[in-house]
Amino acid sequence: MEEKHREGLMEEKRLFFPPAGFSSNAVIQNPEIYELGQDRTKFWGEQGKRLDWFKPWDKVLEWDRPFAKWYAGGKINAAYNCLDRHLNGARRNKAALIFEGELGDRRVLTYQDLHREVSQFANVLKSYGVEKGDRVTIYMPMIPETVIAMLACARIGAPHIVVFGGFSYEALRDRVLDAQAKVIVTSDGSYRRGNIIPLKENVDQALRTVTCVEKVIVVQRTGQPVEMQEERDVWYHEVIKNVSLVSPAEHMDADDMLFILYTSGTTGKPKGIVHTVGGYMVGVSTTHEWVFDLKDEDVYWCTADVGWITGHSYLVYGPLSNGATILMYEGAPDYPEKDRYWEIVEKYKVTILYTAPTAIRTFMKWGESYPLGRDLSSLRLLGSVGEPINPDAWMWYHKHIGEERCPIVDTWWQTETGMIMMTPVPGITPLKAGSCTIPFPGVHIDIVSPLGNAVPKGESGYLVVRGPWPAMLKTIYGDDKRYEDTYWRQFEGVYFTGDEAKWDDDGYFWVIGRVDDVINVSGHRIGTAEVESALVDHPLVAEAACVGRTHEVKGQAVFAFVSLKEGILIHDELIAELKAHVVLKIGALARPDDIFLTDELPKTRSGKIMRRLLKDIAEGRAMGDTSTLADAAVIDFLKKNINIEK
Ligand code: 6R9
Repeated sequence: MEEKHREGLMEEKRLFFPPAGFSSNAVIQNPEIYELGQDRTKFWGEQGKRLDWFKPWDKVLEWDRPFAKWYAGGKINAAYNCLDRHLNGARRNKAALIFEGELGDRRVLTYQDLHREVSQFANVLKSYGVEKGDRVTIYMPMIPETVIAMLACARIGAPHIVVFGGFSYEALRDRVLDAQAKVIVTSDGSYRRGNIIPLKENVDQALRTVTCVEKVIVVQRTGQPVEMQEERDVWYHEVIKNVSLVSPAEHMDADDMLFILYTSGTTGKPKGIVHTVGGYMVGVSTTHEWVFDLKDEDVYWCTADVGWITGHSYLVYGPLSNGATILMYEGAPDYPEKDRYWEIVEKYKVTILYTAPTAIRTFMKWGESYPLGRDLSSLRLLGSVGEPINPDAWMWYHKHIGEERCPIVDTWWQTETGMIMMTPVPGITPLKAGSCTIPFPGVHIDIVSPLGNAVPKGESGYLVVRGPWPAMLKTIYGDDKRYEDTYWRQFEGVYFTGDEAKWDDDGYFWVIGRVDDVINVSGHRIGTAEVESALVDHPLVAEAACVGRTHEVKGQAVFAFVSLKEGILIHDELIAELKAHVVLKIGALARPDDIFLTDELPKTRSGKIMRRLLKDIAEGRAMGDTSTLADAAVIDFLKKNINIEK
């Protein structure tokens, strides 16, 4: 196992108890729920009742390892649970979605409004022949129509594939092809720090060689001119006119697909993670209410983009199923000024804020004057997700944003888990700065040795989940075998997370990070193999190897070693050109911070690149075992020539 760069973490012994008044008003006040969670099926059977079912389930869980059917026999619809069931009482006129645009424009949709728009758009999709089971790609900015499109798909049973708007057209094309999408919903462009990202143009490029897509529906957001292809492309605002407001919600099997979301793994091909309706909805609804201590009057803001799982589970499905008021912000945290987040908190009196450690570290760097200049007294609970939060950042968040009044819920989970798996339940679980504390009730997590044996408290090992949980992925789209091999075969009979973690003497978990070939850049998962194949796609590159290197703000940054083809002359712009090539192939999020040119990469005698050694070099630390190297001179060269500034 790798050297632990977070050694010393567990020295963090301070416990933070919920502030006076918090626990006595909390949704969950009784620690007994942890015991109730021991009986998995009973516990989740109880929680299943929080949703509206067209037909009750016959069995809470059918477990044919590693394939689970949660709420088998039940019939349900996710959009119905997010909308229709809130329309009978006082909630129908409650704000469901408050939208703040980057330019300061604002829209508020009540539950009734959202229901109407979703129903209409569902009918638009149907009119283009989208039927239950057909896939729809959503490539959009953070605007209300994105949520409307997702829920419209859910309403008619068409699985959506949201592709983050920062992905390049090539990454978009790969996902459209893998899912064989029939329709794409996009917008003309997307605002980012006052610039416009040409989403529609990217779609056009992506579709040049694609035949499965029959319709492209374009939302007008920025108003810049775009090319509309006759027959294929239509404007959202035109096709939605005069469409019927009545759209019955499809009665879905609990086990039917709700969406596919692509994420990076150890190979170059992103995995289409499949989530199903019933279990996913119960999982995100329960965790959202308990972890965020949700009350009817809260203004809940999750800053994640809908292109990531956090946006799916805790911007859309969890909160809307609970009838919450969600805030959705389109733009960057430093536009027009570095206090934009705090301006928004002040303006809308946000009570719950859920964001990522990389954002918190950025705010730390900018300094506390920005939050100090705004009234943050409405906040009562803070959340963190995406990567380990270092105790310093945790303390800063606690002090300067939470004003020492707000509990922090550090939530560990994954695209694959669908729902939060480790977290404090804020009214009952004491906090430690930098620890995601303990598993959520009804979730069974362990740390095991390389041989799969449970490790005692105080030690580290591989993080695994024992047995099924409701929001677990069903499979990898079109590849059951890869699902089984990736997650359930590494350690027999348990789900392997890809993470390494420690427990302390109190049984608190401290996640160290990924142990596979995944780099976590600003909370976004990037596969080393994806970046490597983008680099070798460049005509001058012979070979490439990428590793993650610790980065003060981003958590990790991509560090690439590249060897060029024979006889290539190195010129000044080459590094910039290679970086631009990665942006073209994947998107700006995968751009390597550093590219180092070398004649040779360190390899074993059997020809495998020794990434472990490259990582040691990138991190500037003592090198591990080099005895299996084919040519030791390579390492001497790299050590001598690489000058790393942190
Ligand atoms: C929700 C999400 C999953 C990976 C996961 C782990 C890291 C997420 C974390 C955390 C420590 C936390 N991770 N939350 N590490 N503490 N609170 O981020 O999903 O994009 O699939 O990433 O992120 O390494 O394995 P996803």
